[in-house]
Amino acid sequence: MSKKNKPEKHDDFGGFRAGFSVLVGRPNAGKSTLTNALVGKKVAITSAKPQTTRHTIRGIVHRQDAQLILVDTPGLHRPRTLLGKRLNDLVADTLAEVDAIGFCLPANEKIGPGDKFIAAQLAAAGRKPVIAIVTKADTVDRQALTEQLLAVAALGREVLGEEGWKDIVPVSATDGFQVDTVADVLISHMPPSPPLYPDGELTDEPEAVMVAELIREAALEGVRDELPHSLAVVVEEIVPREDRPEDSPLLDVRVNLYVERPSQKAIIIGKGGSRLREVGTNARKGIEALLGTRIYLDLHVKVAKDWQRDPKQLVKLGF
Ligand SMILES: Nc1nc2c(ncn2[C@@H]2O[C@H](COP(=O)(O)OP(=O)(O)OP(=O)(O)O)[C@@H](O)[C@H]2O)c(=O)[nH]1
Ligand SMILES: [Mg+2]
Repeated sequence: MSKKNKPEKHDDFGGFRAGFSVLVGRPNAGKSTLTNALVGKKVAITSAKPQTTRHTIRGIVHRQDAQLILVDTPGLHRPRTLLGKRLNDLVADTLAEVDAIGFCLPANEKIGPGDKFIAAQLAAAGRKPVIAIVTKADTVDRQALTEQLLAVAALGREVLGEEGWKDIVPVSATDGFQVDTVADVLISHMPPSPPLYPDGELTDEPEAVMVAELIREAALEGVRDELPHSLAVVVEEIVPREDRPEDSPLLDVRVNLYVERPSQKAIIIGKGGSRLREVGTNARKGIEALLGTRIYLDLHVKVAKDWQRDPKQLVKLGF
């Protein structure tokens, strides 16, 4: 590179900003739904069950003058299993690598010990800007929202001192209220930088992981108690079916669903296989949209005894 073309030491990249923001919060706070709303496409699965997200997911927001890479994380909580501890460690590692932190607190739940536990960890994480995001604003009336914003501000002063959070933004991911504002605020904390991802790329999730997640999302629908936590999904292979006409390809997608006990296997499969068929039908639509091809989905349910507490099995299942 000739000297002339070398970037200046204080190059501001023509005003372009790019960087990483992590979204943290209790399980079920609405992090993944907000990630999808900001990206404008579903990159993370969501559900009414806590602990839906189990690995960090990057979603990318493209603007004319900025690129915001969102890192959606598993909900933080006091861990009860080895899996829970691994997920918390994952979030802690992520905090160290980002430019700003979005702390999600739902508008419709009182601030509790769980939120204070996270707030204390954020305060300990150093001088990263923390933006409090009050999610699910559509679920409460104006007065309740105002009260929650005040309570969140007070929590910020409690853990960070007089200055508190860098910003507090109420948002509704489901009706779009203030979604752009959340992006604006996070982007304002990104450093000058050239774009970090190719234009138009919305996530760096591998396809096989997205496929497994769509199946887990479908399987979470309608199950109760411990089962959501006990479920893990692994895509074994995605292969093109041979002897198909060129204009009508078909992919064979072979997938294992792992549960922790035989009784759970029976629930997932359902009477005469009815539940598993339903899961397949519901997941297939999303997977075909993702891959842009028709698929044949081959689902198998297996028991991996107490995998959430077993270091060896955790590794096998990708944790
Ligand atoms: N009404 C309303 N519901 C929301 C909103 N955002 C999320 N939800 C619901 O809240 C539940 C949890 O949402 P998720 O996005 O999966 O929450 P999460 O924080 O990613 O949860 P974990 O991955 O388990 O930590 C789901 O049932 C969502 O539909 C919102 O803006 N308004
Ligand atoms: Mg999530």
